[in-house]
Amino acid sequence: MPIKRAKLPISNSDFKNARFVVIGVPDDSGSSYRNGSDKAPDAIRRVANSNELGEVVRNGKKSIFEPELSKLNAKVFDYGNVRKDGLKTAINKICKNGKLPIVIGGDHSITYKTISSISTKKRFSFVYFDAHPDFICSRRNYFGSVVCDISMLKNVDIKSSVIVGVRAIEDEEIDDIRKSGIKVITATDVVGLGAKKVVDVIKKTVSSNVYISVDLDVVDPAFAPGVTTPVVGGISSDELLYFIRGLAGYANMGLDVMEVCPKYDRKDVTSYLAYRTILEFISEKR
Ligand SMILES: [Mn+2]
Repeated sequence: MPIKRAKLPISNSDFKNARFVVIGVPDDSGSSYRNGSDKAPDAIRRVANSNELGEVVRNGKKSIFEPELSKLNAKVFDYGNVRKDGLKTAINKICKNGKLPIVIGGDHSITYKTISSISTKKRFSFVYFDAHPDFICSRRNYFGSVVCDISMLKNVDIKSSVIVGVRAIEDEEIDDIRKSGIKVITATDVVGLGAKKVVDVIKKTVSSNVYISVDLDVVDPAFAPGVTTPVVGGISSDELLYFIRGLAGYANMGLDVMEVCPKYDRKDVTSYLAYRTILEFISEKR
């Protein structure tokens, strides 16, 4: 019997009627450290299907998980997986039809592929959750150069963009970060300011068009061990979800959830967090 590939349980719509389109990109070719993030999209779908938070029955109808009191009628379509070189076509189709892409990686270099494929005349900011600034410019097109690569795109406004949760910066990145004008909120800043203030600062910094990229290594490996490049310290799972809740309403260009590496995970906890991040995002968007 062929195994039917699982879709996310929140896939409650066809493409035509969906507001959110989820795409998996099972590719880790942009990684230069440990491999295995190519297994993340299906690992996340698997835990999502074993997670009763994914779906509730309300008034006799299936409905998506509803955090807090927001009424949620989100229409979601799980597009399945695409190859990295097929992502541009998929993102174009999603954007052309006025839908919001939610990309599951795969390694973080896929974010450049996604952002550069968004066909819009609008200039936009990005909010980049990561333990690393990914601002290496001496080498390009891999998971350490994503922000440098993005900063070269004409429709991206780097000065109104923010990197959150940084705690591992390489020497060569420091100057380029300063020159670029991107705002950096370190993991230590989050401790000092508190999550609420951080959300306020981000809202004040970004323009009216925002893309959110989440590298799960932004979270302390105590909470999210299953990532490609773990760094001790970092924000908690709750802080990440709080940030997503606070910023989802601003993110009108898309979301991605990257760098989950299932073979280093413990009891799928990182995949659960990745799924929950997507749930919070679609639940909070009005
Ligand atoms: Mn990254």
